[in-house]
Amino acid sequence: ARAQIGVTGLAVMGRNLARNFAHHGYTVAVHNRTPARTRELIEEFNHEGAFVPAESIEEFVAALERPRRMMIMVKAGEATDAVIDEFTPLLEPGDMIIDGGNAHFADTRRREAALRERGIHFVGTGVSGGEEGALNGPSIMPGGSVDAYAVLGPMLETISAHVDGEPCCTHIGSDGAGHFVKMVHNGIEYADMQLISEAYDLLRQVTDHTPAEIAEIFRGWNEGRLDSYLIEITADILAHTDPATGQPFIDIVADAAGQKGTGRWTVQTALDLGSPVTAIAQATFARVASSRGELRAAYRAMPGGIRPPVRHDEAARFVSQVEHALYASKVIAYDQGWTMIRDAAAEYGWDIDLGAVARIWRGGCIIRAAFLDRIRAAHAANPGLVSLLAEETFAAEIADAQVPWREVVASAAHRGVPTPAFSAALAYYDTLRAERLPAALIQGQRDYFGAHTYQRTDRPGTFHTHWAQPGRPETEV
Ligand code: 2AM
Repeated sequence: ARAQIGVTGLAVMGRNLARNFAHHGYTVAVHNRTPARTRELIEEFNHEGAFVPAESIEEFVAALERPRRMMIMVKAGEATDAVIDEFTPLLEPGDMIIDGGNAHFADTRRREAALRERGIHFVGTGVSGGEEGALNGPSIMPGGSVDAYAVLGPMLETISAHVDGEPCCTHIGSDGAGHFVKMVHNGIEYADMQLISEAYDLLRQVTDHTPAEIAEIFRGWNEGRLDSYLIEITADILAHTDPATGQPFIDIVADAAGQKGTGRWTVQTALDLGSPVTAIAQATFARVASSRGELRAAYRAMPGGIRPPVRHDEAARFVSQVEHALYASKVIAYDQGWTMIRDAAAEYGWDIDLGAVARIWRGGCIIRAAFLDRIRAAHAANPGLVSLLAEETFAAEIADAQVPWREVVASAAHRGVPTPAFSAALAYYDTLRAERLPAALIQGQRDYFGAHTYQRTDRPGTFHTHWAQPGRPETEV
């Protein structure tokens, strides 16, 4: 037994994480159900570090130092359960299983509870950054016990991305907290991608910029407060020319967005928690709607915008307005994500450091961005922070952005350019800002048809109006 860590499941993510551990001086046992993959890894990468190939699960387990630390990198779902069931009879109390797959946090909670009964630590861990991140430093979100993190934390922090010398890895909270936070990361990623795509569409349709010109606009934005990986790759994509046709790449890509389901999980879970993640939900629905060809065909002939594009001499002003709208909407989308994490922490008893979540997303992951350091700082300065808009500098920026933000959403409506995420973010802002909401009318309607009762603004108690009996006074129930 000489391997400090083992990785089973050597598809590209598992293989790259194993190599990452090896690059940092760890001896890594490697195993895959189909041994050919293990042999391939050894043939190609053995020179990179100390690997212990194992053809069987017995060999793999025997190769691990005790307490054993093994990472499962198989396709999330049934395969994860199958692998756990195979390995647990060979493990002993105190051993640790890291699940680095994209598991649903509810599955992680179930697995953790079952393994805890056998004295085995199960550490559901979000890993973000794709293949490249897995190899060179991902953002890592481990859940599970504090005791397991005491052992695994230093190893995971070593292989994670680093920003300003700090690892993009921290213990998120117990049982499924890591996978939960990874899920919300992906939900925020959906929103950010949709917002950026809406900004592109507005610049294309309202101001008639070419994709190459929009690429330059994004490159400019990437020098400022929007500085992020997603803006950077957006500029690259928009600047790319399709070699086969000579057309802008963006014009030859089919406009039906796919998804692997983490956005959907975020929205489903948000409904259960009562977390109003409207921008994330709109981003998820926008992908779904883009893929509904038969519905798009039915709507296609309907009339659209009622205003002409922005005049050329006003284009620069519109570009600046879109930057404000994008930034403000992005702050709202991230704020919604953090609200959801706070709601889940309360629901599941997770002690989540909300600032640390921002800190470990500054590098390694898809939503890495300069602006996350400001979210980190805002939470560090005020651990009870309820919303980014309760922090002065964010509040000032959004106040400053609100006029252009409204102009952009209005422009989009006038010109018939769809901006579901921009619009949802602005509506969220106005909902939470409002002195009085028409929720009062909803309460009236509910009381009218269902005697669902209501509270009053002027005195405590619960009341019902006898709508069918006009003269009768309301009843306090
Ligand atoms: P394979 O190479 O033997 O197919 C991604 O699919 C990874 O998950 C692969 O390494 C794959 O192994 C592994 N995997 C998928 N289902 C599995 C299962 N039921 N048991 C073990 N490994 C599995």
